[in-house]
Order: sequence, then structure tokens, then C-alpha cells
Amino acid sequence: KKLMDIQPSQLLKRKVDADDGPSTKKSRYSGDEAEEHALFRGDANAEARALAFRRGSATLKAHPKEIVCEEDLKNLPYIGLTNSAKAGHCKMVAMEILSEGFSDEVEDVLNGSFYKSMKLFTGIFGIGPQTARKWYHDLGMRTLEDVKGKNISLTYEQSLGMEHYDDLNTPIKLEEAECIIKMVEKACNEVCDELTMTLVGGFRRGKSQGHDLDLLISHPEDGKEKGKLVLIIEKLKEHFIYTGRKMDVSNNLNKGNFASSTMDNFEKCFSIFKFNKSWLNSNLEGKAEWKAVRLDLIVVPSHQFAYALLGWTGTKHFEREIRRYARTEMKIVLTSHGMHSLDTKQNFPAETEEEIFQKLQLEYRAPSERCC
Ligand code: DCP
Ligand code: MG
Repeated sequence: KKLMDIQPSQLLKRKVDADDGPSTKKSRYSGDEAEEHALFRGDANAEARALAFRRGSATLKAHPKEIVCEEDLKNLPYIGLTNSAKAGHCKMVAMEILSEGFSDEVEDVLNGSFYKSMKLFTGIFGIGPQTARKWYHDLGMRTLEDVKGKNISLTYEQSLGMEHYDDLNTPIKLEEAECIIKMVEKACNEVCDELTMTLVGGFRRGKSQGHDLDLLISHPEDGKEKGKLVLIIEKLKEHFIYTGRKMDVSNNLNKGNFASSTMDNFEKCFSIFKFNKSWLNSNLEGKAEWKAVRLDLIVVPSHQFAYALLGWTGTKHFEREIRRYARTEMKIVLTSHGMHSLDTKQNFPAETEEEIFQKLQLEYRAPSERCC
């Protein structure tokens, strides 16, 4: 009966409560965390190992039926069907969870000092795995107190990350997002009433909370979006703690393994927005109580809009897989800017996401179905 209770989506994210398993083991396993741990380690095969866990996890999340025994894992891509050491590892962990309700290996990872500290450090705005690893291994740092105490030099962004750590690690709720959207929309309208603003990222996929808020800004006439971002920021300036404007040319299309990343070179602003709590709670009216919220504004020319919409709706894994599919199966390079033939370099313009799916000979998937 215990095994029958496991839904596929829970297989890699399963809670065992006191009545359900050994009370000393608060078992929790998620492919997401296994992927994260691999990226934290950052050793030679980290990316490949992380991808293997992500794929295994995505397969299970998308599986329509209950998984109750080893037999059910047999025909799952990236788990039982794929004959590789990494898929074998995924299967082994899944098997362990099926029979025991938890995995010792995963427990050790999640409870280990390395994962815990890396999670803390990478939660700081402006700190990536590389710096976090250096702190952990070279400087022996373990906690946020260590970050404060060690007198290490932080960039301006990172010091803001420390200052607003709790806020920035508290998920943004949909109702808060809606409030900010209205404000940005108003500012856009004041700058130019033809500007459009479109919600992307996790909220467009139907999530009820997110780590940030991602908005595309565009204009129906190509080129007329240029120069508007700085004006929008100016209109909202009293609400910003930080506005990091980026042309993102460093992540240029021609550089490195672009096909496997989701980077683009749109003009954008990675900001920290001051969300006034009284906007949702009239009891707080007049009080200066606010919360720091990550807000990304991305400016997109009209002829690239459909591609940017697809590229910024995510998930990251969905983006990575659709791009890989386009390249390997269709010989097409797909980015957030457009799509072109690998051989002839011919560009394929598109006005809607549906057209892009069609060109790739894929069945259309609504944003809510891109949650792998
Ligand atoms: N993206 C991108 N280029 C970047 C950052 C993100 O193309 N430099 C894309 C990939 C993601 C989408 O934009 O699919 C949104 O990225 P987020 O990191 O904001 O992730 P989500 O919005 O999906 O989740 P969350 O709720 O954590 O914000
Ligand atoms: Mg987001």
C-alpha cells in the first residue's frame, strides 16, 4: 500500500512523515536538489551529472501514471530506458525511494555541510556557485555569519544581497506580482502608450509564487522600443533599491556554447524593487514597511517578440531541451532572438509561439505544460 501511494511526481520529491517511515529520517528527495548539488560541486562532470538528474526528474514529473515498482521504471527515458551510468544512477535512487521511502545517498547530500552552505551562499544576490565554492573550500566559511565576519570584500550587488537576504529568499506571491505589474504597466504607459508589457517566467507558466518577476517590454513598431527602458526606470525610481542595466553583450550569440544556454543579448534591467506592504494590506497604510523583490525587465523588438516570449517563459530545462531538439533533429538554431537553419543560415520569422512550434514540427505546448 505504501508503494501504491507514490505518485510519479512525488517519486523524486517525497516526504516521509513519522507514521510512514523511520522517524529519524525526514526523507525528502528531489531531482532538482540532486541537480543543484552536482552544479554546486562543479567538478569535471558536474554539468552532465546535473543534466542527468534534471532529465530523470522531468521524465517522472511528466509521467501520466503511478510508478509503483521497478518494472514501471524500465521504459522511462533517462531512467530505465537509457543505458548509461548516469541514468543507472537515477534509477538506483528511484528504486531506493520506492522500496525504502528515502535514499541514504540523498539524505547524506541534503544534510551535508557542503550542500547546506552552498545553498546559503548562492542565495545571496550576486553570488554564483564558483564564489560560493571558494568561500567554502578555500576560506572555510560555512554560514552567513561567516560571510559577515570574515571581512571579505563584496561587490555592491553582493552587499545588497546580504542586506536583503531574507526578503530576496522569500518567494514573491502572485498577488504581490500583480501589484508590481500594474505599477510597471502604468510607468510604461506614461512613457509611451503603445508600449506593451508581458508577464513571462514562472508566473506565465501558472506558478503561484516565484523567486523573481520577469516582464517583457515591447512596442508594436520595430525600433520604437529603443531608449524606453531608461525612461521607465526613471518613472519608477523611488521604488527601486537597485537597477542593474545590462546590454548582455558579454553573453553574445557568437560566444561559446550558446546553444546550450538560454542567454540572450536583449537590453535588460535586473533590479531589486521596493514592494510596499501597504499596497496589499490597508492596515499598514502610511507605514514604511516594505520588502525587497527581484524584478527583471527585458526590452524586446517586435519582430523577435514571439521568440523572446518562448525563451523567457521557461522552464530552463524546457528551453534547453527544445533548443537541443531543434538543433539535432531539425538542424535549426533556436534562441530568444529567432531561429535559423544551421545549413543555409536562412532565418525563420514568427509572430506567435504556435508558429515556432509548427516550424519545429512539434505539437504546441501551452506555458502551463512546460513545467519540466
Ligand atoms: N532566462 C533567459 N536568460 C537569462 C535568465 C533567464 O533566457 N539570463 C530564461 C530562462 C527561464 C526564464 O527566462 O526559463 C525565467 O527565468 P527565471 O530564472 O526567472 O526562472 P522562472 O521564472 O522559471 O522561475 P522562478 O519562479 O524561480 O523565477
Ligand atoms: Mg522568474
